[in-house]
Amino acid sequence: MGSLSSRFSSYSNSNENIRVLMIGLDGAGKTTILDKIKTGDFVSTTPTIGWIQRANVIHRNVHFTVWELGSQPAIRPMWRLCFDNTKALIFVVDCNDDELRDVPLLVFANKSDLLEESDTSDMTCKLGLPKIKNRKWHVQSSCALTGEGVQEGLEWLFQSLFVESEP
Ligand SMILES: Nc1nc2c(ncn2[C@@H]2O[C@H](COP(=O)(O)OP(=O)(O)OP(=O)(O)O)[C@@H](O)[C@H]2O)c(=O)[nH]1
Ligand SMILES: [Mg+2]
Repeated sequence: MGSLSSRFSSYSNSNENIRVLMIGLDGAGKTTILDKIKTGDFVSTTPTIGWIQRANVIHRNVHFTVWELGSQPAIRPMWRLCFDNTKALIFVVDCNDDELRDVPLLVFANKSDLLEESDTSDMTCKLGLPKIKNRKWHVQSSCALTGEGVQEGLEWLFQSLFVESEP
């Protein structure tokens, strides 16, 4: 594996496209971001009915192709068809979604059985969770195959919904 700078220059000197997938709930703003990438302008959007659309952008001399994957439940099984050769994932969240604004957030760090040690602090920081101040959040290491951590996660939800919010 080369150094960061040699990897960067090999990308920026080649015509290779970096394939990026963009997902998120309905109406989160994916197409708006895609249009901004494509044209630099705000374009009025309608819900994406097709299952995929694309924008090409050159950023710092590297060619990116960003694909918005349709968010409708019927389409989600097809996402897997796009995974091949994908280098990055963008997850768009509507941070003004009033209905979900204050609800606690439980992240299952699942498949922990495949890791040598299940320290979640690195992942917690990478997800930017410590910056979330307006809701309770918790990362629960889990292995859904054995059920390890699943009850603990539910217990955290229970505590944050019913116990900690008591006057
Ligand atoms: N205020 C505000 N509105 C936004 C922003 N981004 C998108 N919107 C609006 O949110 C609505 C939905 O945006 P889209 O980009 O169509 O959302 P989407 O995630 O592609 O939706 P689906 O394709 O249906 O999954 C549109 O009315 C946008 O104008 C933003 O940053 N701020
Ligand atoms: Mg869309």
